[in-house]
Amino acid sequence: MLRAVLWDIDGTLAETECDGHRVAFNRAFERTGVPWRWDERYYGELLRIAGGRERLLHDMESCDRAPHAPEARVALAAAQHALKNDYYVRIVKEGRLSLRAGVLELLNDCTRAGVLLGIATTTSRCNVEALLAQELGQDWSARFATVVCAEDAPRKKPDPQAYEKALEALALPPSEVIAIEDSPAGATAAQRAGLAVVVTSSYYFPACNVDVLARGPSLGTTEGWSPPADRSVDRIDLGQLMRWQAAP
Ligand code: XBP
Ligand code: MG
Repeated sequence: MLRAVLWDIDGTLAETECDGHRVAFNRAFERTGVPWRWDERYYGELLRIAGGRERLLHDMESCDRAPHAPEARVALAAAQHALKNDYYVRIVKEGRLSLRAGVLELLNDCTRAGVLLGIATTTSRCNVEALLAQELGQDWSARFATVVCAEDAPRKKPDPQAYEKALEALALPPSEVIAIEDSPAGATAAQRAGLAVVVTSSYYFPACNVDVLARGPSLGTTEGWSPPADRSVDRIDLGQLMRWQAAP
């Protein structure tokens, strides 16, 4: 029985990292005179570290131009992260990021069928609110039974905390819920919470080596999925999620 679908945001609902968070970080660096920038390739490496503030702190460990005192680094990371989120929200409001193919259709399938929707992300709440208001309208939150963000679950994926909190809010056993993720850390977090996971590869996570319920390139196509999806339709729909879940 499938009673709820929990969604990751970054990389899954939308390709937010390269043209969103990365660009916003660079704008914050530029604006405040921080003497480095993150190019597309290097940011991909940094994504091993979940959490924007944690990512910046990690990068400073190997950066000669970063302040030496630990307290100064912590303060710099906090200030840059807050400014980055402001720029990120602006980028979202300019309409520069959009839902990935097949996402809106699958959300609508769930709503129509009475399957609950939830968010389990380690990104900041302001980023989630901006993106979903932009893409789903101002009343977006009415569509979600739970929205767990970094502020609710400070332990970043692959820690299962975000998924555990979401499950607690849904008051459902994990066997009745599917998570949709893009990254190995995200898939691992969901699995540690006992959930079956469907992985849609993203720009920065083209392959996920975690053993999951199903994996494929995009919810907007039935090609390239393992296990194979029903190719008589052109996207991953709720029926397909249910068939994968019911498969032995
Ligand atoms: C998302 C993250 C976030 C974003 C940036 O991971 O790791 O840190 O990159 O957002 P996931 P913040 O997709 O697994 O939830 O700067 O707000 O952390
Ligand atoms: Mg993700």
